[in-house]
Amino acid sequence: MVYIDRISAQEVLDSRGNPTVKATVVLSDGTIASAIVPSGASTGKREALELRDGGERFLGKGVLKACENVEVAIADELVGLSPYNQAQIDMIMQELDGTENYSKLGANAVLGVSMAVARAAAKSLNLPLYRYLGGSNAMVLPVPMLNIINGGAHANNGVDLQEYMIMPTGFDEFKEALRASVEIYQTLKKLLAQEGFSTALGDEGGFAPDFKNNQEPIEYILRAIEAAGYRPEEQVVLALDAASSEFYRDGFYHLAGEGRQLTSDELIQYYEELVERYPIRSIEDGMAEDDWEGWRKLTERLGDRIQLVGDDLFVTNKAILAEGVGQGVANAILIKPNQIGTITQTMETVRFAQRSSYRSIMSHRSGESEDPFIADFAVGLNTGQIKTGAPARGERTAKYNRLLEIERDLIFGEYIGKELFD
Ligand code: 2PG
Ligand code: MG
Repeated sequence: MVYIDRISAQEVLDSRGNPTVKATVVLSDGTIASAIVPSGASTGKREALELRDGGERFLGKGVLKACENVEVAIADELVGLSPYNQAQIDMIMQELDGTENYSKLGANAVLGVSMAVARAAAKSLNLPLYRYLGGSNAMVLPVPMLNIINGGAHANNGVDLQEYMIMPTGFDEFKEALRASVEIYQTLKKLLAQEGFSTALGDEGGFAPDFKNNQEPIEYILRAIEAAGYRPEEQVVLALDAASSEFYRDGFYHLAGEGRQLTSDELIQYYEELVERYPIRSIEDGMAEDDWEGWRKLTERLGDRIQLVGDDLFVTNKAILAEGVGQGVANAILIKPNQIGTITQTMETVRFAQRSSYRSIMSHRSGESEDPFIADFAVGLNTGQIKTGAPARGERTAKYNRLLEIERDLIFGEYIGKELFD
């Protein structure tokens, strides 16, 4: 019987240059596997806790305590157990922590181990990770949401909405969809440079020029799609992540870049106009995590026309999603494993979303690493969509490159872009 022989953790760096946890699991058959935990900037209030050391090292952001929790408390419980029972491993860590949000051990400690155990198990069985996670039903290559203009908390510009994304829906293969996206991205770069804008990149690899309002990025993206030889709407649609919790204060939405403050109703009206004017098919965190009344209205107004994604709103938490389903709030959920803490809990949330006819979108964090785990996870769970930044910067391309590999390996893989928003 193969068992977990050793578990260790090391402090490494994420894509923003902040420390994060890299966990390593060694099995009794000699298999070694590691995983690196990502980290968000625009975090939801109800996310699982990311344990940071405080003090002076790394300006307080060190993760040595989380690493110690892996090597002592967690390793003590898991060494000797089978790596093939992910649910048991994750449940033991959940019980050992004993809090709702992993505030004792740190979700960064727990998720690192959860991911590394899954990867070690897959490796020791000689299975690709997506196959181990999803079994023989893992078949769907996700439609990517590529964030090509960054604003909000991810960039230093006057754009209030956080992410302007393209979704290459009108293609038959993932690699063709990705190629089109890259051509659009590079064309956009040229266009911006020609008009004197900065082409410096934001945290997720998108451009972050100083636009004068929140619509200008959309206009530029549409021009880039056409200049690259593609048809907006038919082949490439748009998605936004407003991340509106970041600019919601005292009951108002403060669009600082435009010098306006809007009520929930006015913001909904604003989105409605955008959706009428542009080929936008998905809006994430359109309303703030505390504005459930606004969310209900937004869903009523736009829910049968476009995808409305809860990120800060649901924080990958099945119980909160259940409240949302009950109240008719949103129609899709963003899936970030580090918002909830373990692979098993992430899977539970995705299954519940699927049973409730809510779509799920596997997602990176703005602070990422070279670990492509979520690419395999998206295929394993057939989420059908993945959000993992621009097609630039190694921590983002690691995921796209892994999806290219998976597509090549999967004989019966399906890219479902054309049916996604039918
Ligand atoms: C988001 C994410 C990822 P962060 O808001 O969806 O794009 O950002 O990781 O900063 O929460
Ligand atoms: Mg978001």
